[in-house]
Amino acid sequence: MAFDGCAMRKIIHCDCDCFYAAVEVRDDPSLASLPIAVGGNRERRGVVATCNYRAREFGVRSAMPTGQALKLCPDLVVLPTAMAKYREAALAIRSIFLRYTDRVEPLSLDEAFLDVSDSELHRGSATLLASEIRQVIEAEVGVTASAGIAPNKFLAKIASDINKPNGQFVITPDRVDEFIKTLPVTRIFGVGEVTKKKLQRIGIETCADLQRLELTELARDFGSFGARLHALCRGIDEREVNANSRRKSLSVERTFSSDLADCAACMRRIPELLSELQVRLQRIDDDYWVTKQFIKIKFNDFSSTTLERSLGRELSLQSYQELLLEAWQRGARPVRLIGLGVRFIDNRDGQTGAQMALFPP
Ligand code: DCP
Ligand code: MG
Repeated sequence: MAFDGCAMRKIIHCDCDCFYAAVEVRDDPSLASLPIAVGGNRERRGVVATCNYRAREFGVRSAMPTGQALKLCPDLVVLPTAMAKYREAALAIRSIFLRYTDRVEPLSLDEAFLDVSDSELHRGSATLLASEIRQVIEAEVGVTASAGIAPNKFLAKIASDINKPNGQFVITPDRVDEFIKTLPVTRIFGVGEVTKKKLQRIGIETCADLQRLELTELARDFGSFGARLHALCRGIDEREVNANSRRKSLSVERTFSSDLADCAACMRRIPELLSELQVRLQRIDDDYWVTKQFIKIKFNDFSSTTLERSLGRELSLQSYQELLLEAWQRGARPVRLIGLGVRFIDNRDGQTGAQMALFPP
């Protein structure tokens, strides 16, 4: 199939299986046959970060309150998160990826895209390469990973879920059309509830349905996202694997063991969160320039709001307090969680424009 002269890529999306839980089981094999979750405990109103596949059989899921998880699965073993261990495992995995290509784009601790188009190993078979990488991860790090192999990032990411856990799935270029046709539009990144409903109203559920809409119609109804939808529902995604992508924000947040009754109670928690944020900021390198600050509030009805603004001169307590006041008024009810954060520009590539001088390092 001709691809408009654009080079055909071979992309692997690799994603570890129940990552935090897998690290815990690795370190204590007696847990292997039990349903386990990693996360905050029930008494402190924590949530599940992840759980192993045994626990998933009971309906336990990431981001579920631990109390609810224990109702679904009373024998669930809940372990506290041990980030240092997971980070160490993630680094070991990343260094394995880098043995195969330097075009590695991490998406989170346990997940990355690899562009292996130029690899000559296994006579250029990305499928065999993915399988080797997964074996090496298991042998050296002691956790399993799943992989998707496809001509682009969009399809590779979908493919890595198909034979999870400890499996892989390949979508060769000649099978893209067939694969994409039955794919529900909700699998397209960016299609949330609103877009889904909008599409459902005109009878569109799958990518094949979506392909019937003209580019002009999509652009009219969905703006710039329309063009992207037009390409993605045909399995086309030209995004490169970006080995330099770096974090764009940093935040700290806290879920309180009992709700904060009013705005004043929230205000009292800001100093400790700010000093925690400042400690975290000190650990990142000088190439990041802070451009914005934001606050996130989750109210006791689980609604949440985020408010941000450009950074004036410096990260001050007062500016976060002002943001808090405005954000709190949007819900004006007891608060469950507060997060403080900053957004960055990555100055490492020397792309500083004159306006950047406005922002202090
Ligand atoms: N994580 C978290 N909170 C969430 C989701 C995930 O803290 N709401 C953490 C715990 C996960 C890790 O990130 O172990 C990786 O997230 P994944 O979405 O890849 O989930 P898992 O690796 O746990 O499971 P899967 O096998 O479905 O990939
Ligand atoms: Mg994972």
